[in-house]
Amino acid sequence: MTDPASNSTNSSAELGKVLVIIPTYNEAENIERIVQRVRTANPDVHVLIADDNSPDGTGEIADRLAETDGQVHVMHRKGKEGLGAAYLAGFRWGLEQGYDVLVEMDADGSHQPEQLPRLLNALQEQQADLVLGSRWVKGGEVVNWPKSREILSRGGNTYARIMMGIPLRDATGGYRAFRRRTLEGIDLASVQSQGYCFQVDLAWRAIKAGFRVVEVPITFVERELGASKMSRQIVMEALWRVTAWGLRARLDRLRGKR
Ligand SMILES: Nc1nc2c(ncn2[C@@H]2O[C@H](COP(=O)(O)OP(=O)(O)O)[C@@H](O)[C@H]2O)c(=O)[nH]1
Ligand SMILES: [Mg+2]
Repeated sequence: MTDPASNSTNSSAELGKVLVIIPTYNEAENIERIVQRVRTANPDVHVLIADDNSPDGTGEIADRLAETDGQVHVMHRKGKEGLGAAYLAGFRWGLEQGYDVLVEMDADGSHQPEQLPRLLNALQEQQADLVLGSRWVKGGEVVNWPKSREILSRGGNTYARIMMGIPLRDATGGYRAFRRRTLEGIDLASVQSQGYCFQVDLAWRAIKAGFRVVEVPITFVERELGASKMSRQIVMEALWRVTAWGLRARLDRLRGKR
């Protein structure tokens, strides 16, 4: 990893330096295209690929991209430890390097780099601390999803909203922009969740810490290449953690702790 954030200039002066973190596991068919799209649509931003030693050679492709572009960085991790762990490591690196805004984005093209300005504008114009790209607010949509995935996502979000009392339509989505102060204010060291509930966890922590969380509509496009890493285990983790968090919050309220 070369060329730290201090080398870059950024035209969106008020926001400061932006780092897009892309976690990868077996995304050899997608990684080059997504990085290209991010850099073309948002020339000022830097990219960090956080690869979990993908057996399909994603890490080597990432190294090649970083060699030819000083705004692309690569973090090689030991092995597959889940999306949450990869993001936590990416956030830590980005904060150390002095980035002001840290963005989460999937490698598979589901989160369109061309819509990143929407998220960044909302940080500024709506004075947000965390912006969520949302499939389930007015104007948001999903392209090419089987009905079963839509039901799972809508159902999961409704459950989280009711169980945890969070006023968000899409708390499980993974296209997000954090201001550095938000990540610094939510005790990342104690985060243990890994799959979809990692996203719920971080949004909930931000809300509880008093940060302003705003949703903007996105068009989520299901991947055409490579395979989803979604699993029964990821869904079960989300279900039990959301249930446990919701029950704990209720108990705390009953005991008058808040
Ligand atoms: N580093 C890392 N990335 C992961 C892991 N699991 C998933 N990802 C990445 O996280 C993003 C979203 O995963 P994906 O399989 O598309 O999930 P889906 O969109 O819910 O079907 C993709 O960029 C994946 O490569 C993991 O264990 N480690
Ligand atoms: Mg995907």
